[in-house]
Amino acid sequence: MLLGTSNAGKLKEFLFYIEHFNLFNNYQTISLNEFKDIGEPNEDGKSFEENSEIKSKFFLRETKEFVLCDDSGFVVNDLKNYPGIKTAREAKKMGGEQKVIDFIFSKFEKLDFIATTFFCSISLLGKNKKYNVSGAMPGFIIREKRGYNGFGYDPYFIPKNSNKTYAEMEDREKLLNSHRYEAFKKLSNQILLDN
Ligand code: ITT
Repeated sequence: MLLGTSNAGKLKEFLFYIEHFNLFNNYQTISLNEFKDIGEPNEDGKSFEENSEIKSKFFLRETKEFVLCDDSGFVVNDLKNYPGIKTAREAKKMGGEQKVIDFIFSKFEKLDFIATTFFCSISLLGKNKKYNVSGAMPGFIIREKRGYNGFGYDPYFIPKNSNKTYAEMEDREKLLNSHRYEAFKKLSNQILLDN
């Protein structure tokens, strides 16, 4: 089973959830590190759901059994769909996550916390099986980064019911309280119902 992500932070989280939810016991997992020349899917879908499926279809062509991908990111509640499916691309284009955060805060100069929701859509695809699930985590982004754990926007995001950013939490605390956790929980429940 291929874990189709080039993001090392996500890959680490995928491996945690596979063990935590006791998934895919009959499969050996491999990562894109073992497929150096596989190329990249063109993520031209209009939603997290569509893009996660675009990724898994692309990688399934290169493997025999199962592929698991996620498309994720955050949406500022009052900025329609921004940055949304472009969360990773905006950071690349602007020169880092802090630049994206600065741009967002420039639209809300009086605020120090901006309501934001993180999303994760998982696509699990095999020759005869298909699962699409999504999870969300509402919270706030802050102007300046706090904490050193995790990856991506973790130092800027405080999930609801917490006063710590994801990056200030111990690994396990984020892993059990995140958009990706919500998505994996649904995936695990659907797989259980099917078996
Ligand atoms: P793959 O497509 O190869 O999986 P990617 O990083 O390009 O890697 P996405 O297109 O799904 O993945 O981009 C999602 C971006 O959203 C990601 O690069 C992070 O910056 C951010 N993101 C998603 N989940 C996150 C999390 O749990 N913590 C922090 N940032 C996250």
